[in-house]
Amino acid sequence: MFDRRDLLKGAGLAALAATLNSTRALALDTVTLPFGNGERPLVKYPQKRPMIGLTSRPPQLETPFAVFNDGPITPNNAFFVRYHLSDLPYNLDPDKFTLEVKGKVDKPLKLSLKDIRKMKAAEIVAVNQCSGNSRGFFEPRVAGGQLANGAMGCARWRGVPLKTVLEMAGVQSGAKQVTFNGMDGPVSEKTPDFVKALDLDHAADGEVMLAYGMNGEDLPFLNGFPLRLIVPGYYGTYWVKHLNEITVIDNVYDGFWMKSAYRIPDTPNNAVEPGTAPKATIPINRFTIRSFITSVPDGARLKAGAVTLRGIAFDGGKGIKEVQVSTDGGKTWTNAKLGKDLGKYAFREWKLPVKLAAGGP
Ligand SMILES: Nc1nc2c(c(=O)[nH]1)N[C@H]1C(S)=C(S)[C@@H](COP(=O)(O)O)O[C@H]1N2
Ligand SMILES: [Mo]
Repeated sequence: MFDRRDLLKGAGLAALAATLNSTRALALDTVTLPFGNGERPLVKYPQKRPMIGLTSRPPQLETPFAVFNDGPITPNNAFFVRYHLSDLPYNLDPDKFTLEVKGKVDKPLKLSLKDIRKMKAAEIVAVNQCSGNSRGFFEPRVAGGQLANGAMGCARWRGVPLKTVLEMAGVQSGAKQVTFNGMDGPVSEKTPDFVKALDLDHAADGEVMLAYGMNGEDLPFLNGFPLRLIVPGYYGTYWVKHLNEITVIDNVYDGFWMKSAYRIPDTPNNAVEPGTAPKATIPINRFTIRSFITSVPDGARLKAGAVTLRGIAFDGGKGIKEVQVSTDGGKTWTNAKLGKDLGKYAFREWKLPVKLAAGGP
C-alpha cells in the first residue's frame, strides 16, 4: 500500500491512518478457528500480509498458523498485532521522535532516534507472545480476545540494551522499578493509559532492549515503530510499543495494567481449578514452556504410515534442550531432531519421522 520510505517521510502514516480508520474495505475472506464462534475476517493492513482479524479499533491481528511451519523466524509482515487503546500515534514524525528518561535519575535524558541508533547496537532473537495466546481454546471460556495459537512470533531484534541508557541517566539509590509508556492512548479519559513496569534489576539486566530493528528492517508501524521494549522470555504485555517515556521510580508501580490487569494466580504452576478465581495474584511474568506441531493443521486427517512431523518449542529463557514426541497417546516417547539453536529465547524447530498406525487420534 505504501513503502517504507514513504512511511519514514511521514506521508505513509497519513495513508496508514486513513486505511486503519476505514476498516470495512479490508476484509478479504473469512477463516474459521477451531473453536466455537471461531469465524474471523482475513484482513489486509499496511505492511502486513493477510492476517486473521480480531478487532479493528484498535487493530488486532493474529498470525495464520501455517506461517510457523515456514521457519523459526516470523516474517515482519506476518507478525501478530495486539493493542489495548485505539488512539494510535499515526502522525508521529520519526525525525522529531524523542525518548524521555526521567524520574529517579541524576541526569534526565531526551534521546532522538538518531542518538539511539548511534549507540552500540545489540541483537537478540526472541519470542514475543501475548498472554492471551490460545485463549479461544479455554474451557470454560474466559474473558478477553478469543485467540487461536497465532498471537506469538519470533524475530531478531536490534537496538540498544536498556541498561546502557539507564547508566547514561544515572539511576539514583533507592530506585525500585522502571515504568514504560508508549505514544498510544485511550479514546476516553476514564480509560487508564497503557503503562507497564519492571523491577530495576530486571530492567538493567543487559538483555532488556530498546529495539528499533526487527529482522533486518525498521519495526513495522503496528509492531511499535519507531521504538519498542524487548523483554526476552517475558509475555508481550511488557514489550511496550511506540515507547517514548521511561520513568525510574522508588516504589512499586500500581497503575491499572500492572495492579489489576495481566495478573496470574499466586499458586503452584500459577494454576487454579477451571472456572474458579484465585485468592491472590501476581503480575504475569515469564513464558510457560510450550511446544506445537506446525506441519499438520488442527483437526487434519493423515494417511496411516510414514510421515515427518515438524514443529516449534520455546520457553521463558532456559532454552529447549529436548523435544519428545508420542504417537500412541503418551505410552512411548521418541526424541525429535532439533533445528538450529538461535538462542535461549528463540523458537526451536524440531522434526521427527514417525509411522502412524491405521485408525485413531
Ligand atoms: N504501546 C503499547 N504497547 C504494547 C501494547 C499496547 O497496547 N500499547 N500491548 C502489549 C501487548 S499485551 C502485547 S501481547 C504486545 C504485542 O506486540 P505486537 O503487537 O508487536 O505483536 O505489545 C505490547 N505492547
Ligand atoms: Mo498481550
